[in-house]
Amino acid sequence: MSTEVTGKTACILCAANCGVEITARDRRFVRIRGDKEHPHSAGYTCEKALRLDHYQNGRDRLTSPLRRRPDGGYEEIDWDTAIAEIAERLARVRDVHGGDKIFYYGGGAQGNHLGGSYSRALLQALGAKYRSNALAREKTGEMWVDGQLYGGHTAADLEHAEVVVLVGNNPWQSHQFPRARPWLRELAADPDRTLIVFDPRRSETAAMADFHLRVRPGTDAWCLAAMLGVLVQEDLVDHEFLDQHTTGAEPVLELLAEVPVADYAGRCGVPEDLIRAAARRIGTAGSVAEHEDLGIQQGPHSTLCSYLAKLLWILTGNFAKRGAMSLHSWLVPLASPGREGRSPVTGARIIAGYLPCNSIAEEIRTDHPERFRAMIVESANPVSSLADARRFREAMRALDLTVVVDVAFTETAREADYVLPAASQFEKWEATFFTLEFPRNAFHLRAPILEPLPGTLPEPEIHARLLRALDAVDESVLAPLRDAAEQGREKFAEAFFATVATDPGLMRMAPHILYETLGPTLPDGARAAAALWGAAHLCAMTNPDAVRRAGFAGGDELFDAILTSRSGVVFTVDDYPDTWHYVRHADRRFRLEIGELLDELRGLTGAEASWVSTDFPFVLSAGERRSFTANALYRDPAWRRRDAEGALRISPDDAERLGLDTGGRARIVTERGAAEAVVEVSDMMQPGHISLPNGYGLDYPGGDGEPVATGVALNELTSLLRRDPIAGTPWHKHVPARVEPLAATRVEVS
Ligand SMILES: Nc1nc2c(c(=O)[nH]1)N[C@H]1C(S)=C(S)[C@@H](COP(=O)(O)OP(=O)(O)OC[C@H]3O[C@@H](n4cnc5c(=O)[nH]c(N)nc54)[C@H](O)[C@@H]3O)O[C@H]1N2
Ligand SMILES: Nc1nc2c(c(=O)[nH]1)N[C@H]1C(S)=C(S)[C@@H](COP(=O)(O)OP(=O)(O)OC[C@H]3O[C@@H](n4cnc5c(=O)[nH]c(N)nc54)[C@H](O)[C@@H]3O)O[C@H]1N2
Ligand code: SF4
Ligand SMILES: [Mo]
Repeated sequence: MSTEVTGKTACILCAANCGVEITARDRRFVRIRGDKEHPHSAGYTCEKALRLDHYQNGRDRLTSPLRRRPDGGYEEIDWDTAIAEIAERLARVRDVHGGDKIFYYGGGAQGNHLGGSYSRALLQALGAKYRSNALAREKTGEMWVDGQLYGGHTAADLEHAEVVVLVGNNPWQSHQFPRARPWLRELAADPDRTLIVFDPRRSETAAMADFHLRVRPGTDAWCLAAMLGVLVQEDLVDHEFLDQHTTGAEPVLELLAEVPVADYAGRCGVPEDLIRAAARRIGTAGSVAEHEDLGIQQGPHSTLCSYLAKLLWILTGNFAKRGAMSLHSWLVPLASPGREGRSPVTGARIIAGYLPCNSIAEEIRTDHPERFRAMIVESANPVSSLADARRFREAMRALDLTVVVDVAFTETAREADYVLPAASQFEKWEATFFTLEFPRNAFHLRAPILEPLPGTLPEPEIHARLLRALDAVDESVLAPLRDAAEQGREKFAEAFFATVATDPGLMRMAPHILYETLGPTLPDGARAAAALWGAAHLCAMTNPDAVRRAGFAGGDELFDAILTSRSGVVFTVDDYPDTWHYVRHADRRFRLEIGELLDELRGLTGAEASWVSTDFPFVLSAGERRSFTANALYRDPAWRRRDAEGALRISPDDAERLGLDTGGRARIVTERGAAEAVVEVSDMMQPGHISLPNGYGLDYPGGDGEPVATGVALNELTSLLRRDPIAGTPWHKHVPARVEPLAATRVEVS
């Protein structure tokens, strides 16, 4: 008999995390539609969400723990064996080399951070110190700048802004924030509002812009500096704002007063008139909101660009008002701004607690005594997604122990000593901690729609089993809390806070303690939500007014709402003046002077604005978001209706010169590797710039069960060494390359 279930959840493909309602028949997703009650997406989804069955029912889903045999193959083992062996081997690394030699990577992709919150307790128990994830190959430069300027993360009021500035992102395809496409259409149709886009490509978004600053690839720093130069030199600066709310403005203004605007316009290839007109529009607007992404975060001068992009709205006083920028609340902060340090082997800068992804392999492939010895990878596929896949594979094989937790048998799993199969994001309680909105910020705890696939476990349970095997928290601590939890939430709160007051060290184990004590009392098997009880209390303590305005008297009420609302909960409602409370500096002022970046800015005058050579004359942007890309979350190439192989986009001029046609084939050669792709001649591209999509080249079982890869695996082509000098983030958008035509059969591209 066929069974059908329907439930509310969210799309897990990008940071917008639109609310959806899914109907499953015999575990296949047969209907998916937007959830109108979701606080942010309000019924909107893009097309990609409709294909979530490809994630849920991929043919390479894992269903048993795997252990690598000496011959390199994998054998299935039971969970008890896997947990006992992994705990024993982790403990051995800790005891012999020190817990800080155990490195943790991942903890959540685009839809799942709940498991990652429990991993913190595991790392604590092991004494592990170093970790990283996707943020440290895209956002850490911006986070470093944020940390210095105000110590928080900003939300852009894109919905109400009179002028919207997008620096290196293409939300028509990448979304990342609620209702991106309807929002763009409304913005473009409104004669009183203006869209300014920085992109070397005439992307779908750039084509809708009022001002398209079509920079030469990698030269945004000059373009941004020129715009800031215009603002200062034509005195379009909000001096009152700078006086009242900032320190260190003088040296910044002095430097910008000297920017040779015409010269920099030439360097970035944008007409000076256009730069001046766009700057004047920003300088005279009622409100300006700015959003940046990979186009600058994964290219030359990326950290400097983040700084300059923020100065556009800071110098014009576009903060803490409607249509402008604001610092926002978090349910749980995704990062710790200001938590800095250095990596143990190469001394790479750790930003907001994350070691730069481009340095991980270098921290392993060495005989340095401080090198990492073991690595846990959870909810991430670094072999596919980090620069220089070959180096990462070698690094994994050089470790004493590697454990990968994933739903699928990924490129990274294929290098691990142990592979642990996770329940999918529709088979367990799950949530993301992308709570990035202002003034109404929302959090969505998602209930499972299906039972876990036999053989799989949710990550919180995997962590709990490892922690039990490690005897991480004594039963004498847990038993009384379990009793208290049986007697109700109030008694539990009393007992829990009393326990951590007597032994503050236990606070770091809080997620695990909550899972073991409060967890079993939660309704509908929502044990994994236990850590959110602590998060809700912390949030209510940190932002009492904003939580009260959202309708909650305290942490327990907020927690109950999170637990019972299937479409997500608005957990804070802020007022504009409140946003100043989120400035970390004691004087609540922005600190504008960042010496290192001002030096880099000064150096632009004499710096080269080109990184190509005669051997590698093109700039390859390795990782364009398109209609049919979704990171590495859809592994089955059959999900794509078009662009099956992921075409190499090239300008008409270059194509003609090289004798290439749409549907023909070309070889792309870089410093690190070579690949073949089908060609699409596209007037989106400017001469000298080529582009390949992300999310291709993944191994997937073909008809005979053997893995086949479709399209280019980008990180076989990228180098660890091309990276930002401050944040260490990779130049995925700026890979020097050459293109060689191949004579072969033509392929239908679209
Ligand atoms: N469809 C789809 N959506 C996604 C994803 C996906 O895989 N597929 N992934 C999600 C994730 S993880 C992320 S981080 C976001 C990324 O979202 P975006 O950053 O918006 O996406 P990209 O296409 O990588 O890059 C944006 C633009 O940068 C431009 N660019 C290239 N070089 C330069 C340059 O030198 N300067 C400037 N100014 N621009 C440049 C490219 O032409 C491109 O149009 O997308 C998310 N959304
Ligand atoms: N060259 C190049 N490289 C890039 C980029 C680029 O533009 N160009 N973009 C970069 C960016 S911005 C990003 S964000 C990344 C993304 O790269 P990654 O962070 O490595 O990963 P994702 O593709 O988001 O997928 C994460 C993994 O989580 C697994 N997964 C899904 N659900 C679950 C679950 O419930 N539990 C567990 N344990 N695992 C699960 C998936 O199978 C997948 O293997 O790629 C980066 N790499
Ligand atoms: S915008 Fe992002 S979260 Fe929303 S449906 Fe599309 S891919 Fe999913
Ligand atoms: Mo990303």
